[in-house]
Amino acid sequence: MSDSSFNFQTVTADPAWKIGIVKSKWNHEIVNMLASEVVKHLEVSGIKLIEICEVPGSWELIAGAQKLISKCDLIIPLGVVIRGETTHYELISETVTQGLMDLMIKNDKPVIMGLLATENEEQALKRANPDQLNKGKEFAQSALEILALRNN
Ligand code: RBF
Repeated sequence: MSDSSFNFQTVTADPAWKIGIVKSKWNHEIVNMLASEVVKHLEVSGIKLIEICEVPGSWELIAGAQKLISKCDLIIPLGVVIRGETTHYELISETVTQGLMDLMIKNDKPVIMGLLATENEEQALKRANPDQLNKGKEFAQSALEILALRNN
């Protein structure tokens, strides 16, 4: 099942493409579900060069992405921000999204929006679960499609 409102192109990956994955340790069970699906779908599509870096929380996704971006063609940052009792949720989700976009523009390299921002854990699990919305697979497909477009 997927809620995506479009079909991804089938892309033949160039084995020279190098993809950096930045994983947040906060909500690690959900982030790991996303990461395994990302890696699985990249590998099935022929990607061989994957570099993974772990960071403490979603706030540090930008620092992790900055470390990898010069040696990678594309970055997939993976984090899960769940609304709590304070305004931390809004602060993190908005500033990290903005920071990742700035990084993408400054480096002229694609950065996938792999940050889930949800009201509760159940919503995040539904999005990460490969038998439900499987956003990890979608992140991998988006990565391949945008790399194919840029290399066309
Ligand atoms: N990091 C996440 O990846 N997801 C969260 O839901 C999350 N919630 C946080 C809530 C609070 C109150 C704090 C202080 C931190 C939270 N973090 C979360 C960690 C944050 O991204 C970062 O790692 C730390 O603030 C250290 O810079």
